[in-house]
Amino acid sequence: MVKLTVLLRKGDCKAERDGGRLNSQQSLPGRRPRMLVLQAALLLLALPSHAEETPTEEPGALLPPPKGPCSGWMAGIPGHPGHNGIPGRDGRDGAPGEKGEKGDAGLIGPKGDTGETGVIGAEGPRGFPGIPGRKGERGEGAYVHRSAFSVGLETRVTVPNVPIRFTKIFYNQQNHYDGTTGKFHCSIPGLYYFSYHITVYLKDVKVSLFRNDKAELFTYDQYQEKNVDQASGSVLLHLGVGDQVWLQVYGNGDHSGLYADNVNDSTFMGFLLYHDIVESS
Ligand SMILES: [Ca+2]
Repeated sequence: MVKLTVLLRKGDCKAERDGGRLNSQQSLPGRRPRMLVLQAALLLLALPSHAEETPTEEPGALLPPPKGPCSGWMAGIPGHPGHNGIPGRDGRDGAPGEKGEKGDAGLIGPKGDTGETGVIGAEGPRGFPGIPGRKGERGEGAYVHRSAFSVGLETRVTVPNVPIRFTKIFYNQQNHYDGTTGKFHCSIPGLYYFSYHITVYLKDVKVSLFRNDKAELFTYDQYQEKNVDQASGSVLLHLGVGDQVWLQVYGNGDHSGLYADNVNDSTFMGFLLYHDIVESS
């Protein structure tokens, strides 16, 4: 480029000299157009080279007047701007910023698993009495649990070791006492009360109250002449259905002093005191 510039400058000087000579000599026809073309080419070439050699000068500034032998020197046309360079390297990391403000509370997490069963607590205080219950149904009539008899002698007893037959009936509505045998027959199991009151006259009295074939109670009274005595006894016995109870004279001697007439009585009685609850249910 520099070499070309030098060559062109030499030509330019020669053309200038020739032009000057031509101008003074009234130019020849056919030479002037070639001179114009050369001057234009020199202008184009001289501008860039001039820019390189004098970079500090601003565009459009007045060029210094040519010196030396190349007094007709002219600046070239400025070249095109160069291409953009490659991007530079990344900068260094900045200093850490200030600590930010506390963030909002997070969302509520899912429900946890069921815990273990706790220890059983202490027993609580006694509660208030409850309301009374309903009135119970009407119970069975007492009639089915009735059993009673009251009987007496109508004649003197003369035969020992057999049931004494009391034929004077004061009460025997349930007919649990059999006047033909002198025995009470238990139809309702339970507790029974028995008693007897004997008028003793003319002979001693020994009587036993029998339950089935066993003498349970004994009563003995000695007779004194011309005196009327009384002998008595009572007992509670638990009887089952079918049990039999009666009175009879016991012993081998003559102790059948049981007496009764219009104004004297010997009596025997019994009744159910309590029936068995099991049987009633
Ligand atoms: Ca006596």
